[in-house]
Amino acid sequence: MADKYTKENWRELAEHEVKGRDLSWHVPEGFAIEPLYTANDAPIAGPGLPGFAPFTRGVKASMYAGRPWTIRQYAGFSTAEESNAFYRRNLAAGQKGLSVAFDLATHRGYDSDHPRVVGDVGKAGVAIDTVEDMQILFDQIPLDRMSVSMTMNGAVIPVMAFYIVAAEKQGVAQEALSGTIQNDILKEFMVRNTYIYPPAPSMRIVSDIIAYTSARMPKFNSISISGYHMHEAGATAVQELAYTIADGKEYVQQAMARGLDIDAFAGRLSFFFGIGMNFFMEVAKLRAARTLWWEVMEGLGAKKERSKMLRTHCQTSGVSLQEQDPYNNVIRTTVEALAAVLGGTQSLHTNALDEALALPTDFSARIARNTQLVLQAETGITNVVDPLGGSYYVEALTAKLVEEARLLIAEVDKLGGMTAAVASGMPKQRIEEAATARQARVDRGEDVIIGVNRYPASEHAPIDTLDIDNHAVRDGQIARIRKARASRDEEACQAALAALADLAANPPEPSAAKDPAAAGRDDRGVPLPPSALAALAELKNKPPETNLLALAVECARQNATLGEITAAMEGAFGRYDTVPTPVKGVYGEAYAGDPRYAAVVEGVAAVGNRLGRAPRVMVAKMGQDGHDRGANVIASAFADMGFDVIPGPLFQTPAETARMALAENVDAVGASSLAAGHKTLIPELIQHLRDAGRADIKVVAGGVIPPQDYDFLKRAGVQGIYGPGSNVVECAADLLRLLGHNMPPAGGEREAAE
Ligand code: MLC
Ligand code: 5AD
Repeated sequence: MADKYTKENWRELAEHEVKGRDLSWHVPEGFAIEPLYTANDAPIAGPGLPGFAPFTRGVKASMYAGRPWTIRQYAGFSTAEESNAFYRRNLAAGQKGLSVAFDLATHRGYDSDHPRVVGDVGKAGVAIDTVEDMQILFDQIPLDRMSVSMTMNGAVIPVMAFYIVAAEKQGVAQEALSGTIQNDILKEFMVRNTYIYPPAPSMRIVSDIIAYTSARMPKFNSISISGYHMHEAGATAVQELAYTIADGKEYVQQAMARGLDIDAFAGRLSFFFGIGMNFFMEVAKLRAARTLWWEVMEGLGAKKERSKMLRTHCQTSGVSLQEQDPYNNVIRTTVEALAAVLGGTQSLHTNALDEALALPTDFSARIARNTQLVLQAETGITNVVDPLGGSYYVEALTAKLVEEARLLIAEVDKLGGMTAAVASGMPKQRIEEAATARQARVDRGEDVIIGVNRYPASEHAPIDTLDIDNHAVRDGQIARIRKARASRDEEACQAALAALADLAANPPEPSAAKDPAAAGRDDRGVPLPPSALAALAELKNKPPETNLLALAVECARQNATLGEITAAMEGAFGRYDTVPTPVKGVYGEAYAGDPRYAAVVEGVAAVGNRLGRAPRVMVAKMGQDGHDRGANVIASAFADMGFDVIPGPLFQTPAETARMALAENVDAVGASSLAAGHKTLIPELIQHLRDAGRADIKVVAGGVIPPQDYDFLKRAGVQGIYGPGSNVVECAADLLRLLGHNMPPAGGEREAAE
């Protein structure tokens, strides 16, 4: 009897039902998922219990039954006053923790009066130049009771210093501050691009912050090791998992190399993952991440259980959200949020439905927040710990992800760790390949997106989006910078900045190798007496002022600006630049044999024949917007189609883009904008081209551009606008038309986004 119920018999029955069709599902992670899992597929050992190693089922025994996850919405825009008011409205309406989004000028260490950031001030986040800005940001928010996350990596030293000093001014000592600083620079070099300094000094900064907070801010999480941005850049779940854990491993090893005791800081390392639409994959990803981190920290010699616990924040995926039929985004975010909490996240941000258009309005922020409130209050899911534990599928998938990620981590180890791997460009390239392959699947309709490549809505209901008067914010910020400079003791401020510059230029000797306390022995290897060990431990708890953050706090007390503190270190460290290197062949390969793609390739060749060379397109990124997934995907795909693609460097001014476009003699510039600088930067670019007598160079724009801005941009001379969800082959077809080629419309062609 029992024999009848075998998986083999089931398979036979299922195959009969579907007439032999293969039901296995080949996921981008590179393996096949079966249509059924049974007890035999799940790992024999089982996942253990929540609160116990390896924490697969959660870091707390009681999990949400004891305390629900923190509803922590990432936000910030315009001025400190406006963002503060927004925070207070959100907290009154049920949000539990704060999470600050800074503008890109702040991220990149420029004061708001810097000429490079004209289009960026107050746009993608809040503008912070001085301690006074930071005080206003947290006005009437008690920093001894509210946990605050700050997403800052490049300008992490001045921002932490401002936060500490703003709290002081509120009467709150730094010891009492609870929160998280992102401080994860490795993924900036890989995908997020808001670095300032080159990798080596940047890693020194990360370690300084870990050292400072572990000694003086015991409730503050020193880092938020982030896979989210890899996810957003197109990484598969395995890549996100492996590179994030490998990043964590690297930070731990660097801190240990400085002589820090692993158990003294590891309990305050935290993580951050993106949660996409492959529901069970995302649940399994979080469970696998905890398992892997436990394994890695055991391997590095951590003793305390807390040191081996992966605590994480999650954010639902921005790239999964669409401009078309935007109310569908509420559904997507709900499903993703459910995956995050069934995966056992500690803290969560749910994206707003207008994600693909602009920053959230009060209305869209309310729906996003309420998504979490409804999950917590109305569904009962908080009452049972890890309810998916023991699901054959989830357990098998968790084990599979652990196994696959281990292989990638080993590959990184072989390269010498994540700093070396990042320098080699390997992880970035792998992620870009995955992103380009995904774009091709969406463009070909293989990956379905409702309202975009399947069942597009026949009616378009416009939604109100947030618009920020960038010029007004900038004027206000400039006035406050002037005030700060006028009111300070200039000599004391310059002395504090000089001390910081001096420390940046003269790093303290690495102490690990000869740290006697670490080994409990003196230079000759003789064991130290307990009194000497105690004195050394005491010294370690009070690091001498060889810490960049400690000296920056002094600069902040003297009213130095963010730009000044950044510049003080830049003298020694320099500023880091990279040139994008688009992947080759991935997009074209996915389209092999596709007639529409072939028609575009022919069109490119025809224009090439006419011009006597391949049509030349520059893909431009202007302002401080480092979101380059879209630009990279477009550059890769267009190159595969036969265009001569000039990938512009990140962070150009419009004048620099224009100069490069002229020097390269391009036929078109495609400006990719995801950080709301488009209304300032793109018209300026067009003006520069016109002034140079080259109005014939076509300018098109892509990225996060609200339809309300289309007319404005078209009047300024933009000839094509492509929002998220645009089909890349059709974008190319459009460009061929602009270049004078008679490109027939596609069969069933989607209307271009304009
Ligand atoms: C929790 N606690 C419990 C409990 N659950 N105690 C008893 N029983 C239970 N069941 C305790 C915890 O131990 C902790 O105390 C306290 O309650 C708070 O819980 P937590 O789980 O630590 O939550 P939280 O404070 O919210 O911290 C979560 C975190 C942290 C560890 C993940 O790092 C964090 O908040 N990260 C947020 C990062 C973020 O928002 N990033 C935005 C990125 S946006 P104790 O004493 O143990 O601490 C971005 C976009 C972009 O990057 O690119 O711009
Ligand atoms: N306010 C709210 N959400 C933001 N995001 C980025 N900047 C802000 C901001 N200022 C969110 C978006 C984006 C992700 C990186 O974070 O969802 O996709």
